Order: sequence, then structure tokens, then C-alpha cells
Amino acid sequence: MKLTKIILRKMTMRMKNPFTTSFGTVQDKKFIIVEVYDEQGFVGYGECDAFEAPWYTEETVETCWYMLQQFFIPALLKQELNHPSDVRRLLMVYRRNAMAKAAIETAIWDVYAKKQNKPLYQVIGGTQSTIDIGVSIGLQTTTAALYEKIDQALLAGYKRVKVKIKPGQDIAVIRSIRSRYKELPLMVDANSAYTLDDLELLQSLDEFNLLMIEQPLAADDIVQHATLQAQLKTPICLDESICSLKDAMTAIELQACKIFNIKIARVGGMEEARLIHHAAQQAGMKVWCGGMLEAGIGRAHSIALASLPYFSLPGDTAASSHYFAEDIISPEVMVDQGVIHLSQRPGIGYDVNQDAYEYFTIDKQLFE
Ligand code: OSB
Ligand code: MG
Repeated sequence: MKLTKIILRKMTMRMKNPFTTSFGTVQDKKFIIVEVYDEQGFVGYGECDAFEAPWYTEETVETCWYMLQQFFIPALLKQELNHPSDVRRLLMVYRRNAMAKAAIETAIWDVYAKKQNKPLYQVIGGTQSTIDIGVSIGLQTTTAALYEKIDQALLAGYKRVKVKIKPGQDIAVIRSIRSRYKELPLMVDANSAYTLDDLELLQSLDEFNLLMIEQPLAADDIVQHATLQAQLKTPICLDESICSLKDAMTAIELQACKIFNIKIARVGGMEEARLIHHAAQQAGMKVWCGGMLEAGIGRAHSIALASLPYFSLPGDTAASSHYFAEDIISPEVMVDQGVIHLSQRPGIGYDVNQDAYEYFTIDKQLFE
């Protein structure tokens, strides 16, 4: 397979509701789409999950655009590619910049699957034709607003609820949720807002029967998470700390957590995500698929990943309509009683909704 043409698009889509974490708020979601064309005219799509500001990882929309334009597109355009898993190796000489790499690598997986006339999820080894889905609820300004969001999620049938916490918005909030929703499958995500000085506070979360505590400590830490996990009953789930297979192996070795939140973008591509899934399976660690407030193309790739056999906990890839009034894919991602049915169509399994796609495009660059 040879890529003869690549198009980068910069997009902006207004979210139905602003999403707030311990590090900031997203209202207008800006992102990049990579379109790759092969010599036979097949086209594949990848979405770049980097946000406008470097608060989740160091990457941004603009750094990704730059890396794609200067390095990753020149490295892959017109090269003979035997298999999409070659891309991981070809891009390995460039340090980090995981989200920019994942954007083009996932587009190549999509075009490869379309050429095989097979759904992407089957091409990557997925075996689950339905996957369980939960919702992630951002920080709210009032408890009433939080209850309303939880009620909506339950009404829609989502299988678990994740709420964001930060210092000052933690124990009391979780206590009140737990007293109102006694059986709710519930977890929290701190987005690295705490330190080991907060050990007692984090231990007091043990009484609320949480499925897990996601990323309590620093984004670049694994060692202190191991110290914390040894003193917590609640499983720790690592998100920001796991940027590669190597990080995952370190976390396994140090017993820094019991669960991984795998995101294709954060680890640099579908192949790296698969390898982490396989390593977790071998080590008996649980995995689930995270989300990045993606539009439909990124969401479709995440759904394919979550069909791998060892994904067992509900993921964060909610329905398109949970985030946006209109998505860039057709049909949109639907969640039915907390479950997504994998598309059986070739590639990512969703078409681009051309009108919405053009409408949300704010910049475009062609490489050939
Ligand atoms: O930490 O998982 C996270 C959103 C933006 C950045 C980081 C995270 C999140 C979410 C929302 O929790 C996941 C989603 O619904 O897409
Ligand atoms: Mg997280």
C-alpha cells in the first residue's frame, strides 16, 4: 500500500455542554482530521485528540499540525507500507508527540481495513461485537446539576458513571452521590490533582465502594502511584501516566495500579494500544477504553479498539449526541441501553457526513 495524497483539516465543533476537569474547561472542541488516500483511491480517516492547550498532555492542536506537516507526513507519503503496524516502527525515530502520530496511524488502519473490505475492529483482532459504555461527568458548580447529569445518564441506560474530583470538590460530593445512588457503578477521575500528602483524604474514598480512582497523582509519575496503591483498597486506574507500552510494563512491574484506561491518542496509535492491551492481559490487569471528547472519527477508532477481547469494563465513548448537536459521521454513534453495537461495514464503519464535515472545517492543507 502506498499513500499518494494526504489532507489535513482543522475543525472546530461547539460542545452541547462545557466539559470541566481539574485542569480546565473545553467548550469549543478544536481538532485535526487526517485524510489519507492510497493509489487505488481508497480513503482513510484519523482524528487528532490534542486539545487547544497543553493541559492533558504537552501536545496541542498547533503542535500536532506542525509535527504532521514537518515530519510524519513526509515520512509516510509515497512510502511502501506492508501493514499499518509498520507505521509505529517508522515513526519511532521521532520522540513522543503521541497524538500527532496516532492521528495519521489510525487513518492508515482505516484505509487498510477498507482495502481488505473488512471492519477495522476485525482487522485489529477485535472479538466483541457489542461493548459496554459509561459516561464521564465533568466538574459541576452545584450538586443539583451533578444529580441531573447522573439521572440523565441512568435514564439513557449507561452502565457506569465517572465523576471528576479535585481538592475541595471530592469527599463531600462523593458521599452525597453515594447516599442518593446506593447501587450505582461509580468511579472518580482526579486528572492528577493530588499528591501523596493527600494520602488520608484518598484513603477516605475507600468507604464509597468505587470501581476505581483514576489518575490521582502526577501525570508523569508511576512510582508514587505504587506507594499509594499499596495503601488503598480501591483500585487505581492510570490514564495520563501511561504513554507507551514501556510505561505500561513499568506500572505492571511496580504494581502502580490495577487498571489501565487505554486511549489510542495518548499512547501514539492503535498498534501501541493493542500492545498495551496484550501486556495487560498477560499481567491480569483490567483495561477499558477512555475518551477525549472526540468527534465521530476518533470515537469510531476507540470503539474498534474496545472490541479487543480483554476490554472488560465500560468505556468513556458515549453516544455522539451526548457531546454534539451534530456529528461529522453518518450514522452517528448510538448507545442502546448502555451498549454500542460494532458496525460491520468496512474500515471504521461510519461514513463522513459531508455537509457537517465541510461546515466544521476551518483550515485545510493538501500534501501530494
Ligand atoms: O481524563 O479521561 C479523562 C476528557 C478530556 C480529557 C481527559 C479526560 C476526559 C474525560 C471525558 O474524562 C471522556 C469522554 O467523555 O470523552
Ligand atoms: Mg482520565
